[in-house]
Amino acid sequence: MRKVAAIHDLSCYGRCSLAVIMPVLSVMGVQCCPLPGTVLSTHTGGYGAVQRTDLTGQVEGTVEHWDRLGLRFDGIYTGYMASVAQIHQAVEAVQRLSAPRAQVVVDPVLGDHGKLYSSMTEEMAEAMGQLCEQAQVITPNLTEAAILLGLAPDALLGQRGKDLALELSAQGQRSVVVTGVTPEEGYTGAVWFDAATGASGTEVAMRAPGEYPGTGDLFSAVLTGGLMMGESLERAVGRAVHFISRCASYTSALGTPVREGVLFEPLLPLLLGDGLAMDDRI
Ligand code: PXL
Repeated sequence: MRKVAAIHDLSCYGRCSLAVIMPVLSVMGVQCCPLPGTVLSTHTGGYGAVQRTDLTGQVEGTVEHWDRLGLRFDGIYTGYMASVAQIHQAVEAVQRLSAPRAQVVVDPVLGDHGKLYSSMTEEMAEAMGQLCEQAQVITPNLTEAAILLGLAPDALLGQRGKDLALELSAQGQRSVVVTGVTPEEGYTGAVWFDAATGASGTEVAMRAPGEYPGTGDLFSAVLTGGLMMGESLERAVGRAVHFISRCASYTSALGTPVREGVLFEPLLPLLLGDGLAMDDRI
């Protein structure tokens, strides 16, 4: 059985980070071993003052213990980080815990909608760039792509994204999936570059109204699950784009509060095997 170490936060309400990553990987048949760097009462996108506990020491101790046990992971998946120290620990985790030919998926969680998240600093953005150097696959949104390229966070908003994935690939050395692009009116999707084959492309699906938090985490989790199950990057990106689109349209039809994220739970069976049939994907 494939196993993934997921270094992210645990936001206990609002459907993002480990609270969505763990069920997604489980339903895809992948063992998810969580390494929470912070526990928060909610995510930081709309619930006011958040109760949070920084677990930086816990991450360091866990990496140390897992290494001593000889645990090695087929995938290391990193997301939201609370500090520069935690980003350095994620680099350490990649170096100490990767199995041979492990896939390292770095979601450089820094911001969205043209702005850095409130808890992110310039130093963290720089350190995140260093973490991306360890990755086989990175999954920035347009805001994060701009930051990684040294541009203003809102510089790429509204772009179709073509060529961006290649630009972020470190001269073709790593695969890139840029999320949240709008190649055509009424659609949303991702542009991708596959470092293993040199291929690139765009995957789109219908855009549902609403900018739900946590969809980037859900996307990267589905992508990681697909890669762990041996799918090509193209197939895994397609699966993730169409799953998020289905979750968003289902949620917007039900009209639940946007800050609660997408109601992915009833749709998890779509991720079983080839459950997301081509006919369902449009
Ligand atoms: O979904 C990204 C994310 C992850 N973790 C925390 C967040 C956010 C986005 O707001 O607040 C704590």
